[in-house]
Amino acid sequence: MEVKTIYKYPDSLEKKVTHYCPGCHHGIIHKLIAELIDEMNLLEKTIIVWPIGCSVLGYEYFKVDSCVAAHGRAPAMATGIKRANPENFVLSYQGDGDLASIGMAEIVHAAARGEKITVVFINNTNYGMTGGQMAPTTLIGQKTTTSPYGRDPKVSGYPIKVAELLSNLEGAAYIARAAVNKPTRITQAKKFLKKAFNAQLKEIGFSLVEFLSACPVQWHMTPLKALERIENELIPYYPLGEFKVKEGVE
Ligand SMILES: Cc1ncc(C[n+]2csc(CCOP(=O)(O)OP(=O)(O)O)c2C)c(N)n1
Repeated sequence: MEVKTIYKYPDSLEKKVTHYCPGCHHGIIHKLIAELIDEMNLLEKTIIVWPIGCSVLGYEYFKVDSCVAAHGRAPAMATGIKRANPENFVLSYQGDGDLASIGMAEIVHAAARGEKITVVFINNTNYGMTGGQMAPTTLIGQKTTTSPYGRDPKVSGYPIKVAELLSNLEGAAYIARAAVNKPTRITQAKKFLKKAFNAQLKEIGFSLVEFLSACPVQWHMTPLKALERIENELIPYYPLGEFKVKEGVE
């Protein structure tokens, strides 16, 4: 009988139990990144810049060189690394408080400059690590520890659509939004991520994939309800798809 390998643990990932909460999507997203690092033969040249937030300990799980940047400054650190070592493949991995609040200037200017880095942006609609405060991505009406009656746009403004915003910038080569709440979406997310990697490898420009990601603990939901919330509440406001694909990215 012929035995076919249908799943192999990625070589670029350490075999460790992660510190993430049950039902959190960081694990799935880490696996997609690791699979592509393996498949695209990037293990020796990848450097990942980790943020401040739940994924600050991401360096525990990948067998690649890593740095941790001060809150929001990952695109600036990634820019420096990439410019000094253009042969490296440089990723930054950031949450929504990190990227869209504290580090908004850094991400906008890195995209505008067309830095040849790839950003994995985790939109879980709150500040997960510090207790579930409102983020720029928190939906209207969403209850958080700092919006206990639900986000009110008269007080806190409207949720920011990062993928749409950045896709307007000339330096952006590839911008997409994905989710991993269903197997088909995981397959789509990997395709988007591969194109984002290619935008950097082909030296076309800045690339970013936004992931709508579950935070069951801070959303006060079971992991299964959190998957439904992504489908029924997040995707209608944050549509999935590709927002910018410069010529040559594939
Ligand atoms: C300059 C600075 N401000 C605030 C903090 C505190 N802090 C640590 S993690 C965090 C929230 C991160 O939230 P997010 O980026 O959404 O990531 P998540 O934890 O949800 O993955 C904050 C505010 C800090 N460490 N440094």
